[in-house]
Amino acid sequence: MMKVKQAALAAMFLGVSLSAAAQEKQPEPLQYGAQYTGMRSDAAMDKWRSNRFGQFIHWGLYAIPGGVWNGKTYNYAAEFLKSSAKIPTATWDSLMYQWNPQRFNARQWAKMAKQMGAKYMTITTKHHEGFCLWPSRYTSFHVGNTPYKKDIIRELVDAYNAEGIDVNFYYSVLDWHHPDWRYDIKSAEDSVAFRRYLNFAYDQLKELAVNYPTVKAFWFDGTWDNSVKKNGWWTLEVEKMLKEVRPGAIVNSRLRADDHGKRHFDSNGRLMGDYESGYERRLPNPVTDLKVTKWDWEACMTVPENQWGYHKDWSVSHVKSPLELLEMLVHTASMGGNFLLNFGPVGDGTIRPEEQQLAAAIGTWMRQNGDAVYGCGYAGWEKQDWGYYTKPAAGGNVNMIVFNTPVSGLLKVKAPGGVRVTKASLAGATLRVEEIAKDLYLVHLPQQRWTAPQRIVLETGGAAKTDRYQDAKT
Ligand code: H76
Repeated sequence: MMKVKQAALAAMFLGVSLSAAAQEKQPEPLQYGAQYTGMRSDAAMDKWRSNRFGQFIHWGLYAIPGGVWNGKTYNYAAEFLKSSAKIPTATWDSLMYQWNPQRFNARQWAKMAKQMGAKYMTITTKHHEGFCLWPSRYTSFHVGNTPYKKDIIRELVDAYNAEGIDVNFYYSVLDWHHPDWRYDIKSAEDSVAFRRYLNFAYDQLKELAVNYPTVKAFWFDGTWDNSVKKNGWWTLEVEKMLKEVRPGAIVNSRLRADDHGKRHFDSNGRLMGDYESGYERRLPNPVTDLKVTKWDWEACMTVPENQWGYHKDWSVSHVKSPLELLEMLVHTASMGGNFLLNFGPVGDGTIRPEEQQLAAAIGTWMRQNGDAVYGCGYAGWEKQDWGYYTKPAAGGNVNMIVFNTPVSGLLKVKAPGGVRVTKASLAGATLRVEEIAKDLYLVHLPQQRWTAPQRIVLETGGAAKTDRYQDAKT
C-alpha cells in the first residue's frame, strides 16, 4: 500500500500520471530479439567506435560493364545493372570469365585509404549478384575460377591490415545467382529450398570468419525480403556463430530479424546486433532517430546520388565534393556515429581519378584535424548554425568545426549549464571570447576568408549539469 502511494507521489513529481506509468508495456519475451541492451564497452567495440571514418568498397562483376549494356547506359545503380537491363542470370554470370583486373594493386588501394584517413574498410565479399571475391568452397561462382584466379579478399585484408586499417566484410544475404534463394516462402518446396540456402550462407559466413582471422565486423545487406523475415532464428544463429568463431566480432542491425520478422529493432524496440546501420545515403535525424537512447551507429554514403559499384557515367547526378563529404563526416562524429564513404573501383583494378582526388582532398584536412574526429563523439553542447561540436570520448577540449562562417565573424557558443569557456584558439592563435549572457558567448573570428572548415579548440572550466543526448538538435 505504502509502495503504491510512494509511486503515485513519485509519478506526480515526475509529471507523469500513475496510470501512464502503470500502463507501461512489459517487454515481450522473445527468442530471437536483442541479446543485450545498451552499448557494448569491450575493447573491440571501443576500437570500432573510435575509428569513426571508414572506406566502403563495392567491387564485383558489375564493375566490368560499369552501367552500360549493349551500348545502352542505365542510370540506376551500377550494381543493379543485371536487374535494370533485365539480363538473364546465365548471361550475367558469364561476366566472371572476363574478371581479370590486371591493374589491381591492393597495396595501392590501402595506401590511398590510409592517406585519406580511413581507419577501417568494408569490402563486398559477395553482393546481390552472388559472385564471391574469395575462393569459397561452397560455390564455384568465385574469383578462383576467373582468369584472375587470385583471392581478392586475402590480398585486401593483408594490404589494409599492413597499413593498420581494420577490415570488415560486407555480405549480401539476397543472392541472384543461387538457385535456392527465395524472396518469400509460399510453398513447402520454397521452405526446403530456402533452408538449403540459409545453410549455404551460414557456411560461407563461417568460412569467411575462420579463413580471415583479422576480420573485425560483418556488414549484412539484402535481408529485407519476407523469406529472411520469416527466419529470424537464422539471423540470431549467424550473429552467435560469428561471435563464437571471432570473439569481439561486430554485426550490424541490418542482419537481424526477430520472432515476428521485426528488423533492426526487435518487437520490444531494442536494437539487435551491435550498431544501427539503417542510415543509407543519409545521416540520421538526431531528433527523431537518436533521441530515445544512445546506441552505436554508422551512416554509409555514396559520392554520386546512388552509385555503389563502378558506373562509367557520373554526369547524370550531383557528385558530392570533398567539402560536402567532410561536413557529413564531422556531423556524423558530432552525433556519435561512424561514417562509411563508398568507392566503386573500375573492372581493371584501378580507382577512378575522381575518387583518388576526393580521397586526397579529404586526407589533407584529416591529417591536420583528424583528432577532432577519431575517438570523438557528441559534446553535449547546443548545436549552432556555424557547424559542429565534437569531444574526445576519453575527455579533453571541445572542438568547434566551422563550416559556415557568419558574415559578422561572430560565432555563437552556448555552453551547457555549469560550464565556462575559458579560452578559444584557432591554429594556435587565441581568439577573443566575449561573454554576452549567462552561458552565452561570442567567439570572434579574425577577418579572413577560408576555403576549408576551420577547427577551434575550446578550453573550459566547470562541469556540465546534464548531458542529455536530446540536446543535439540540428
Ligand atoms: C539497395 C541496396 C544496396 N545497399 C547498399 C549498401 C548498396 O550495397 C546497394 O547496392
